[in-house]
Amino acid sequence: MTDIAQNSQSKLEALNQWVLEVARLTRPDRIHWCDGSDAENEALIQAMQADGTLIKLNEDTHPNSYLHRSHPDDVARVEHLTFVCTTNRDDAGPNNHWMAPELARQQMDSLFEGCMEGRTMYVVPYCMGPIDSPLSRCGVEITDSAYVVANMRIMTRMGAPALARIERDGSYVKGLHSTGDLNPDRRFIMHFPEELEIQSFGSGYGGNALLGKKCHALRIASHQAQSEGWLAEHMLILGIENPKGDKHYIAAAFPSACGKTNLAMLIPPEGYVRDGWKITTIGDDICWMRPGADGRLYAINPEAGFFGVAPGTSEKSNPNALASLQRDAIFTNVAVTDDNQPWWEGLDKRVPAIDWRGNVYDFNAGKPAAHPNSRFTVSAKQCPSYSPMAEDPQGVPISAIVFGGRRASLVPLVFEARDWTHGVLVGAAMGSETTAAATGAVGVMRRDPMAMKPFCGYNFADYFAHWLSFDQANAKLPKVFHVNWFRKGDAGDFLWPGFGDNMRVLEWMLKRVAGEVDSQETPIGHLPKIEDVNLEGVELSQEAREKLFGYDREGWRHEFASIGEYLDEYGPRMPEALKDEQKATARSLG
Ligand code: GTP
Ligand code: SPV
Ligand code: MN
Repeated sequence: MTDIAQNSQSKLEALNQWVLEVARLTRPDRIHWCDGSDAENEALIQAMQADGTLIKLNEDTHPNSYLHRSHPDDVARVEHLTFVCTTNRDDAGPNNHWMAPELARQQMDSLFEGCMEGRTMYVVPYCMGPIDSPLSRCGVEITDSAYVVANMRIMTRMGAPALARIERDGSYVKGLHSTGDLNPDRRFIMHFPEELEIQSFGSGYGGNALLGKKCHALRIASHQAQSEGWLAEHMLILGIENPKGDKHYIAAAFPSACGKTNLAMLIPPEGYVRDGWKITTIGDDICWMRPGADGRLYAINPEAGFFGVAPGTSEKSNPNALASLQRDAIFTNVAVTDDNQPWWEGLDKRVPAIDWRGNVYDFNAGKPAAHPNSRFTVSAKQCPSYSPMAEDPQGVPISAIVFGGRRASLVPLVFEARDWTHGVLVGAAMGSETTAAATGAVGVMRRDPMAMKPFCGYNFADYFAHWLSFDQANAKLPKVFHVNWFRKGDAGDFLWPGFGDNMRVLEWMLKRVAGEVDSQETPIGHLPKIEDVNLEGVELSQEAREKLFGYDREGWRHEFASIGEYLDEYGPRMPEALKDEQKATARSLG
């Protein structure tokens, strides 16, 4: 074992001790402390090409970009194998799988025992958020996957500067990860929020393995945020500038694979661009926010890169994402063309040569060539719309919070909550059809409050109470909205064009924030008057107009009964204020 002497004399003694303890358990051949340098990254990429972990893509069209094919049984988050291990079961809540901490540790110890024999153990110090931001938090991930290291280098501020901050702060989240043998029966993602610890075994994929992302920045951070008075959310953050030059920032929570990356990188329709509207990107997946001295909520993006859904990304739907992917990107489980360029469904009309498993693509088999949850990893700095404000240590002030789901029926294009408490109910009542981002059935409607069902590190009842607690006398809270880009017509087609045209809905929100337009009052909230939404150049059928801007009292009566039942599942811990809000709405629906 080498390389550790350098830190043994320093204040990082406790970290060194933990690393040695992990090494005694997992028995790696080598320990490598990652400094995040270019030379280190190049060496790792060389090694991964040599052992087949990475496949080099066409250097002319995609310089310094690589394809990784994960194990076919390891292609998405595994919610049924993800646990929150709090001392008291109720603290994890009905929204989480729970295991007693001692039992979980025993089980994980036996899996980790000797699992790194013959492998290198990488020690990856990282910072979630700008290195110099008071809102940022650090972590150290120990992993035996070079692919994880290469991804963490893009997704976080990884290496020497993070280690220096850890030395200064003295606190960090401990993450231990091994790909193990990738046997799905020996796969667990364990969280110990009380000890700021994560243990993940048996998966090398995305949110299961890049521990800074969902495990730290959402599950552990949400728990920490509750006790420290801030919020860790599954939200994109975008900047929006109007022709007068006024800047606003919007945070939006949509469940996995429901449009965050796309909205964060939106390019407005031509007319808007001509008039001087501009959208900038702060983050596409995670948002940490807390009240500032002026009472507004200030937000940072704790991540430094995008781990985005590839399928559906095209020059038409998301040109900013495509532009980001021109170089220095890692693609996971996409297909390739005959000249070795990455390809996925929806990209363009070419026919790929090789599918995501590495087999010759059979067009007639009727199966997608790229996995539906195939992803790209790329630095946020490569995105043309990336905002310099994303590096601001103070964060950006949030003017509107948007909740949204994938709802084929009932839910209109947009509505606004009456006030903060109603807004919390709108978030708590979110439902969405499941997607390929997690294993399991796709297209099944489930409650996914605030898009945090898979990611809240504590009891949802306490989480909603925490949200309600921000309504203080001196608070200047954002307005709360709900959107649905996925409403379908009787023929099964999407009624709203979506993507760039979502700008029209953002503009209406800003008009509401500025108090420039009134609304249709309904029991579910404020719906736009259709004439207040700029629909110039959008062709909407009569059915679309009715379904996108109307409201179906009978349908909502059923929905609210189901929301009431959902809140009751949490028993007496559910805040009365939220139940009262639900009952009041249910009553006004008749
Ligand atoms: P995670 O990274 O899993 O958290 O996903 P995400 O919320 O960032 O979702 P993303 O923006 O990657 O979109 C997922 C899928 O939804 C893609 O296939 C998109 O093409 C599709 N999508 C995004 N925005 C829209 C929209 O406005 N309308 C329609 N119809 N589809 C959309
Ligand atoms: C999601 O599923 O919400 C993602 C992808 O952003 S993962 O990192 O795998 O969680
Ligand atoms: Mn996500």
